[in-house]
Amino acid sequence: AWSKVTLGPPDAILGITEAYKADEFEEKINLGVGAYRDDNGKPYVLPTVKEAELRLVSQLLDKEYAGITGVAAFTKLAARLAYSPSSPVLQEDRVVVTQSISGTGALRIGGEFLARWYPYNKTIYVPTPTWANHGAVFRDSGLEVKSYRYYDKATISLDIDGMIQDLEAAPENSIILLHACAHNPTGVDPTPEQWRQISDVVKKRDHFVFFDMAYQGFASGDFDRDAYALRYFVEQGHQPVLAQSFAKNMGLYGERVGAFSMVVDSAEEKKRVDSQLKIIVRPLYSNPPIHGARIAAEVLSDEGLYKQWLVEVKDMADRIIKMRHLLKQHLEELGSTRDWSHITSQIGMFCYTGLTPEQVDTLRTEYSVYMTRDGRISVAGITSKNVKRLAESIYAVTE
Ligand code: PLP
Ligand code: TYF
Repeated sequence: AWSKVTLGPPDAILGITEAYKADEFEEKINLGVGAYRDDNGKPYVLPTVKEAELRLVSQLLDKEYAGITGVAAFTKLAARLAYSPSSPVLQEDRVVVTQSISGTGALRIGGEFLARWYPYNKTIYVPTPTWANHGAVFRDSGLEVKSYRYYDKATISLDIDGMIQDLEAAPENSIILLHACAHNPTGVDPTPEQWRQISDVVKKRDHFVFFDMAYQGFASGDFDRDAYALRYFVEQGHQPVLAQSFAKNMGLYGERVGAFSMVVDSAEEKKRVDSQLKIIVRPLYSNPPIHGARIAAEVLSDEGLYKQWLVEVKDMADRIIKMRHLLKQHLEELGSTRDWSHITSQIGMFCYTGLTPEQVDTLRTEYSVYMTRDGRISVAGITSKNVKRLAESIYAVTE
């Protein structure tokens, strides 16, 4: 029956893990997928998450279905983490929240809702470059996907003028996707002053903002600082929608814990919007998995666990920063004549190295160093043990 089915390409990011696994060289290095690793290169389960999980398991809770919008204790706390507990929109009961299948699922629910109900131009503008999955998620939701300038290769920084021009030129009432913090793949975020410019042009053109926040806590190690853009936009009177992921900041990757939320006009509007989100979710997966959401709710609600969690996230962010400094230092010590300052100025999980696709290929075939072809490295894959060999490999292909 499937003779007409064509062979599709592998996922640009997840495909790298497959190639890495097949490599038999002992000192191979995987800097492809953005998943945190400890300094031994091992996946890391946060101690607070372990503790929360043990508490849950010992309670032998039942396995009844959650409601369509998920574990209520979780969604309430997720919204507080993003918007802040004192946010007026939360106090006025103007935030609709539903649990989602991690960040990807939240993006998809948002895409579906906008495709059905957004009354204007159903085109979403995403930055160039952006997370490899954004285009597919929004196209499959029924939105048209276009792009705005974001990153300037020449200066290795934000192309703020190009970005503002493109947002200005987009038809009024367009949908604009913004990475809330720790832009993937570039590691380049707007400054507060640049966020002000972006907010102004969005307002002037009556655009609508979709925030993707997959790395709250990971950019600066501080959850409030990383929520700055979202909170600033809300303060400025925008009514954004938001995709939240707990994959990175709680290390809950495979548990698929996330939330989709929308700031609306009133508690009455919230009821109508909520009813339509349920209508979207029901035929997709009926209701979300409960285990990961219960873990997250336990960490977020227990004062002791919550405080410790903030420290653990800061520690992860700090280890990444330390690896950035070590990589840069080793490259300089090797005598590299290139300017590597972007390694330490970029933030979050990724470094956009500026390596060419050809150099990336050579690193893979001759040095068993794996990264995406755009030259992005997941800094979390660097350890005290492999950083020197990594620097030597990069030095060898760039000099
Ligand atoms: N958005 C961005 C920018 C990401 O980097 C990711 C990947 O982690 C996601 C969304 C969604 O990831 P997940 O579905 O694992 O939460
Ligand atoms: O960009 C990354 O590496 C992470 C993880 O289809 C990821 O966002 C990558 C690809 C994918 C899902 C998650």
